[in-house]
Order: sequence, then C-alpha cells, then structure tokens
Amino acid sequence: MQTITNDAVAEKLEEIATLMRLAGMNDFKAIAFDRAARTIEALDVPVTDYIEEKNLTDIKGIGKSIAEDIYAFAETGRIPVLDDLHEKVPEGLIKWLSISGLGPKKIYKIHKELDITELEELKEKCKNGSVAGLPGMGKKSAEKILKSIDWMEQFSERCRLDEATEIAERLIEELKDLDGVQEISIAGSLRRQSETIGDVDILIAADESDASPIFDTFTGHESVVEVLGRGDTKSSVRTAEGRQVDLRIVKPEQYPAALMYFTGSKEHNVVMRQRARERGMTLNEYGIFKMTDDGNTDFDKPVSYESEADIYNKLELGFVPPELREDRGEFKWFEDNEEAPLLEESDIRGVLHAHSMYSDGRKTIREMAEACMERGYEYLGLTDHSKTAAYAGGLSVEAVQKQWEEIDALNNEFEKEGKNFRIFKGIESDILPDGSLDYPEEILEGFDFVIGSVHASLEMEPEKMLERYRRAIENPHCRIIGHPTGRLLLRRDGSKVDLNKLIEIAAENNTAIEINASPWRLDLDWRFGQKAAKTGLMSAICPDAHSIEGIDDIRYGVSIARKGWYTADRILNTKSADDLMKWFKNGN
Ligand code: DGT
Ligand code: CA
Ligand code: CA
Ligand code: ZN
Repeated sequence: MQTITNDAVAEKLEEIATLMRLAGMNDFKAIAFDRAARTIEALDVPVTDYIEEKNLTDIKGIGKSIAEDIYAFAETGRIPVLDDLHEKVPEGLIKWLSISGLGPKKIYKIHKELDITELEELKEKCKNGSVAGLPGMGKKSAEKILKSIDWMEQFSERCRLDEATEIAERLIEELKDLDGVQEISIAGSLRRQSETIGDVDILIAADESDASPIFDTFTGHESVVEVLGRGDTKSSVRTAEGRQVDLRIVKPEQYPAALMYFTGSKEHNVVMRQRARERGMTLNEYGIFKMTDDGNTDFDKPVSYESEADIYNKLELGFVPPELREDRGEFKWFEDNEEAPLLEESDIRGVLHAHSMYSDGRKTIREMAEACMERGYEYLGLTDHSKTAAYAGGLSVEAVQKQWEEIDALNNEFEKEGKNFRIFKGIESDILPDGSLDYPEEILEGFDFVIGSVHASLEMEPEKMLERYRRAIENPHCRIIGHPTGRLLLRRDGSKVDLNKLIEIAAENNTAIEINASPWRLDLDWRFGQKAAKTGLMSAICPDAHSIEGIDDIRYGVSIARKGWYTADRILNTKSADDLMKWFKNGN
C-alpha cells in the first residue's frame, strides 16, 4: 500500500466529480463524490487509518462504492472509474475548465449541443452566435466566455505568488545543502514579492568547478519535466506545473552584484546604473567598476563591496528591501534614510477575516481559534458570510445568534483556562447593490465589527459603485471594507471602482480597507499604498481564511503591505485585542 494523504484522496474524488459532470452524468452521483471529498479533507485523522482497517464506510458520507474507489487508489494508485472517465471525456474539454465562470455542467451542454471540444472552436462559436443561441445562454454569456478566454490566454504566462513560492522553496530546499553552494537566494519578481510571477529566478554563489553537479541536481529534480536550456552559468527548466525556473550560478565575489541585478526590477536597475555613472562608476551584474576616462568600464578596477547592502551604500543609499525596488519613491527615501520602518510578519498579533463551517469555511470555530493560538496569535475576528450570500452559506439571523452563543462559550472557556486569546464576533456582510448592509440594525449592533464586501453586481458603473461603497462606509457599523475590487488574479478583473476616491472616502470616515492576503486576491493592490499613507487610511492584513492553511496566507498579505510601504501602525491587526476593540468602537 502507498502512503497517501487525505488531500490526495480528496483531490481524486473531486476530479471524479468534475469529470462526471463533464461527461453529462447524473448530478447526484457527482454531488456524492464532492461531499466525500470534503469529508475526507476535513478528517482530523489520517485517512490511511480507515484504509488499513477497511472501515471507511464508518465515516458519514462515505458509501460502499466510494470506499472501494479509495481502497483501489491506496492499493494501486489508480481508480477504475476515474480511468474510464478519462477515456470518455474529450481532453479539450478539460482545458475549458480554466475558463472562469464556465462550470463543468455548462461545458458539457455546449459540447453536446454544438459538438465541439477545442478551445478555438469554442471561441468561434461564441463569436458567430451559436453559443448565444443555446437555451439558457444568450449574448451576454457568450461575451463573458470570450472575455474569460482572453484573460486566460493573456495570463497563462504568469502564475500566482503562492504557486511560485512553493516551486521555489521546493527547489531551494534541494539545492541549498549541495557541495559547493556558498549562498543561495530567490531573485526576480518573486524576491520582490510581485502579485503575479512570470518565471522563477534562483541565484547561487559557487566556484566554477562546483557548478556542473549543482546544475545536474537542478535539471534532474523530480518536479522538472523539461530542460529548456543548459549552459555554464545558467540553466532553465519547466516544472510539472508548467512554470519556468531559471537558475544562475555566479562566482562568490560576483554574487551581491548579481543578486541585485537579477532581483530587478528593470526600472530600479536603470536608476541604479545611472547613479553609478553619476559617481564615475559602472554597475552591472558582475560588480561595480571604476570608469575609464573615455567613459568605459574599467574591469581592472573593481570597487570592492561585501554585500548587496554595501552596493547600495556605495551609491549613497540605504539598503532597499527587495519589495520596494520598483522605482516608486525608494530612491528619494533611501537617500536620507538607512531603512524604512516597514511592517513585519511578527508585528501581526491577530487574525481578522476568517470563515467557519457556519458559512463556507471548512473548520469549526474552535478549530480555527486553536489554529490561531498555535500560531501565536492573540485573537480571531471571525467573519462568516452574511445572509444574501446564499451560495456561500450566508448566515440567517438565527444562525448569527447561535454563533454568538458559541463564541461567548468559547471565550469563557479560554478565559477560565487562562489563555490569552479572544474571538471577536464579526461578519463579512455583503454590501447590497444600494449600499446597505445585510442585517437589520439590531443585529448589526451585536457584532464586534463588520467587514463590508461587494460580492455581486461587480460590473456596476464605476460612479454607481463608488456611491454604493460610500453608503456602506458611512454606515457606522462597517469598520473594514473587504477586497475592494473583487479581482481574482489571472482570472477575473475586479470592479472598476476608483480606488483613489474609495481610499479618500474610507479614510475620511475612519473605516479601514483590508489588504486581502489570499494570493488569489491581494486586494487592495500595493500600488495604492502610498495614496493610503497620504490619507491616513488604516488597513488590516486579512487572510480571508476558509481553512487552517488559509491563515498562513497572512505572509502574502504582509509582503504586499510592505510593497505598498505600510508601517505597522497603519495595520489594525498589529494592535492588541483591547486596542483593536477600542478602534472598532471609537475609531482611534
Ligand atoms: P517576471 O519573471 O516577468 O515575473 O519578472 P522578473 O522581474 O523576474 O523578470 P525576469 O525574470 O525577466 O528577469 C529577472 C531580473 O533580471 C529582472 O527583474 C531584472 C533583471 N533583468 C533581466 N533582463 C534585464 C534587462 O534587459 N535589463 C535590465 N536592466 N535588467 C534585466
Ligand atoms: Ca522572473
Ligand atoms: Ca528569468
Ligand atoms: Zn469576500
């Protein structure tokens, strides 16, 4: 038997459900697989315990036939139903799943009615009106599909920050202890913590004679499916995820300059080179050199330096943290300052914006709270969805009241046990199209804080959207605005609300705007950080966690906040629990 994880089993079951829908099979079967997947994922013991005892059917929601599928998977790594489904479902349709807004059932319908399987055919049928003519579709749906395909094609060249991070960390783990590796770092847009990443860049300092076996390990890594190029100083590969990774190996004495150069951004490098020239030097990926009288690089006259920071110092600058290297004000600041007082992950004292099983989260309130405690946080601001978000299990008034009782009981228990931890009663209230919040006044009053989020009618006229937000912000119960544009990176453009104006309105009313830390969102965009600072806007790093792992997305939120020049004092969840409650009540 192979060792398999709960997640691996859940993933297979989910795949079966999706393929069943793509094959046009009866939905109740697919639903059973979906439910089984969620059940396995939420198990708090290894599923292998059940597999060994052959008692999977003891788990509620796992019937005999699904149990057999899981045993087969554990024994052979394969599931016969899944293999059959793969035979049955045209390969082309699976690609359509990446088109945002197009689910497997709709895909099956289009495929069956129009007898097409390829993306190009789908595009054509959207353009010539065939898709619009299908029952239940219409012109708007066809246009939406076209737009989503456009997005997909435009951005498949890039990936999210979390995907790139995982790839890079996996490779670095493998490379860092190899013989001859003196230093190793991520470079490029990943080191700058951009919200999407083209290729992953890794840099190593090693003697020339050690390079070859290091490249061997890199190109031979189990996650590598294709070697795109291999030279003496650089190799490029494609990983199983379809991402390109560049590894460069430079001589130890060149490492700091190379690290600076390959971290970029290009715009930042341009200014750095210019600063070098103004000081009679040239800067390139090999180092800093004196210039000859005729303005050429004098490679015989290297300017000595020991570190990346040293290079900045030579150019009369403080060390610029990688996140800030975008030529957006860093030169001005670091001419006068050794460092910028940026937010650090360790400043974050509590978790705001998390979902439980009351709405669409995967864990109980207790499980979420305990996970926060384990991570050293002092509070959890629980915010399930509000009643209008029916698709996400939004809470009825009765459910809200039940949740409050549960939170009170948990808080009492924590206090009795002397735990320094509190759960705040929050809600992620939909901001309805007219700007009102989702509950009557007497319920809103009972929350410790309300996050107001737009989840529907995102395509509203920008002016109307701003008014919608204004009304929500002027409601004294609304203390934080959630994911202000609603974008899903590489998937869906957000609403076109004027963020500069939104920030002004929020700041005037002492309402915060979250930095949604989910790597799908990273919304508020970091480019608005300086505007936020000017207006005195408060923000919060909000993981929008739907699971325990989701809490750890805080790291991405912190990166984006740093990239937006946020200091700890402008982030709500750096406050103590008491101070935060005060801020929610009084706004200071
Ligand atoms: P990406 O991969 O599109 O997310 O963005 P980067 O910034 O990682 O770009 P990449 O991988 O093409 O190059 C890595 C760094 O190398 C880049 O940030 C700056 C430096 N670099 C590469 N090519 C050039 C260039 O032609 N001129 C300058 N000044 N720097 C370059
Ligand atoms: Ca790159
Ligand atoms: Ca690159
Ligand atoms: Zn939301």
